[in-house]
Amino acid sequence: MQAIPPAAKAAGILAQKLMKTVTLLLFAGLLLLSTQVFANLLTVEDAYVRATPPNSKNSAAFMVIKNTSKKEVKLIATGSDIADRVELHTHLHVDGMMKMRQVDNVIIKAESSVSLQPGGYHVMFLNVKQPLKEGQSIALLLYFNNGEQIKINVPIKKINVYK
Ligand SMILES: [Cu+2]
Repeated sequence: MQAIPPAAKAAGILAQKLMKTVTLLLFAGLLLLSTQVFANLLTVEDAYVRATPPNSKNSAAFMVIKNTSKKEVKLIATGSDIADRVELHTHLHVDGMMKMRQVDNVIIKAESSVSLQPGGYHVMFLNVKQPLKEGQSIALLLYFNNGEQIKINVPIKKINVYK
């Protein structure tokens, strides 16, 4: 039997260490991947719905929708049982007047966010069944074209005017 030269032995140990490091890195990579797969790629923040003023049966909800994925996502529908109709709307300037228009969807580009806010995009509630009172909240479902559904609880807040 021949003795293993010290240099080869050292190289062997180095190779072993390297393998351990590679295995650890792979494992860490897998962990990272799995958290990315399971993380919510869409989040909704700062949601609120307008308290209905006296003599009004319409209201609107506003929020910020964040898309952390690398793909554009569309908000395609909303659902709630508080009103006869729930629609996606935007505001447009038409002949110097602000008018509301129904839209098919709201696009949230890859790695960006969209604000639904007074004077812009909003979730419109037409003919609410009961007055919306500040301090209470409503349940709202958001449907996206990637198949994701998000259910949020939206607090009711008093807002004086539409801008
Ligand atoms: Cu509207």
